[in-house]
Amino acid sequence: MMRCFLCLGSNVGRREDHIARALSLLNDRGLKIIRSSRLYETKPVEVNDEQENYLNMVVEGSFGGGAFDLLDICREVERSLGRTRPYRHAPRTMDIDILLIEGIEIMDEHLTVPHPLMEERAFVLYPLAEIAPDLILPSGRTASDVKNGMKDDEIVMILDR
Ligand code: A4P
Ligand code: MG
Repeated sequence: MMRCFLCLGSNVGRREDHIARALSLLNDRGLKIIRSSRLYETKPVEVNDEQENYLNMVVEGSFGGGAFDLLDICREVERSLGRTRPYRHAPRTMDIDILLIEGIEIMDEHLTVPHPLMEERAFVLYPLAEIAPDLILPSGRTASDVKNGMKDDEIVMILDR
């Protein structure tokens, strides 16, 4: 089984429902969820148009297949939730990014792991540091260390469960 971290994001429609549904569909396809963060409402970053805020969540999972199988199930779940791709960084019902897979590095046209932008994104680091503060990131620093050096103005609020 491989240990992995995923970031889920939704900024269209019933965002909380989309995240809950995605977790259940990932589980149906063999991803065992070990830990999940709270939901973070975040301002859209790196987008060129006006968009609704995102809900983001990071989960730690355990998966029996390979890295490309994991990418396939993430794409399937995005499709099941009605994800369309009219243009890059368009608003989406569901986006699932693979952040890290323990012991694995991949640089392929379709998959780059660790995710190259993860350490620059508060919408990733805040929820990641919540569930895995001591996790060592590609820079060699821990998740909580990188998070603590970040501005929090992307984070609008944290939804308590
Ligand atoms: N791909 C390569 N590596 C990976 C990986 N590690 N995980 C490929 C997942 N996919 C990976 O993704 C494009 C292609 O990336 C996929 O076909 C896959 O083979 P996409 O989801 O179709 O396109 P996208 O999401 O529009 O673009 P991109 O570049 O993946 O953007 P990101 O990095 O997903 O960022 N602001 C807030 N607050 N919260 C967000 O969640 N998300 C984005 C999108 C921008 N701003 C945001 C958020
Ligand atoms: Mg994506």
